[in-house]
Amino acid sequence: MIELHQFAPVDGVNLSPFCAKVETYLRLRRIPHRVVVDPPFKGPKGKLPFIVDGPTTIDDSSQILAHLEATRPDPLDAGLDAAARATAHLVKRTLEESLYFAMLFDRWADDANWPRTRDALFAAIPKAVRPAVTALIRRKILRDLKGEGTGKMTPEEVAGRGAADIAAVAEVLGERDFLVCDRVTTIDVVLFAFIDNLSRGGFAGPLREAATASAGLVGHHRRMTALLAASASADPG
Ligand SMILES: N[C@@H](CCC(=O)N[C@@H](CS)C(=O)NCC(=O)O)C(=O)O
Repeated sequence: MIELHQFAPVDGVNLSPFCAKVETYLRLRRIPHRVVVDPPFKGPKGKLPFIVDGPTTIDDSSQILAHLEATRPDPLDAGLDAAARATAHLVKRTLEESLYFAMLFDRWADDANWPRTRDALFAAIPKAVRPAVTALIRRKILRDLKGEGTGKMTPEEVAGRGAADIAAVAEVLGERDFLVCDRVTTIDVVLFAFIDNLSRGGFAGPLREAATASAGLVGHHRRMTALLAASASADPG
């Protein structure tokens, strides 16, 4: 059975979009797995998620999905043409390499959101020492954000860029049920992971507003939620 190493859920939501992406894929495809809650430093590159599939350990959510697509029958992306694959690639980059940093900024740099981030992600650390311990982790994340560039922007600039990413993805989706063809593919799993995080993650602000104001994205989230429920209740035989 596959082991998925990731963060513990918070109020039923997987607050890491990368972990949520892998967990959603496994649940949707009904691939037997068990979750192992671990801190990021346990991962091969100091990040979560990673999986252990028999003798193989794989990190990076995209590498993990590529491995599962290659090793399990009926891959979701089978038969996609080059244009669909290119669109999926661009949407994924927008979500994972741009919107992700706006979400990180929202949760770790915004003083109003920081207590929720701290208490949600680090509930296992005793309350008396939690502020001191988590202050060090926060400092590292804020340094990373500065190095990446987002951490040097104003909150308004970051929110504007994040909302623009969300609007662009909503435009690509348009009125279709799924992003690049008439059935669910891996890019729908990625989109679901981000929209689920934004809409149910408990962080108020412009990013959540942008994600929940788009009828197309809300409909996509609803369809994916229904598919996951159907997968969960499907007869294992
Ligand atoms: N490209 C990686 C990104 C993974 C990633 O950034 N994970 C974050 C959690 S959302 C993490 O573990 N951060 C810990 C750190 O940077 O110290 C993937 O797709 O899995």
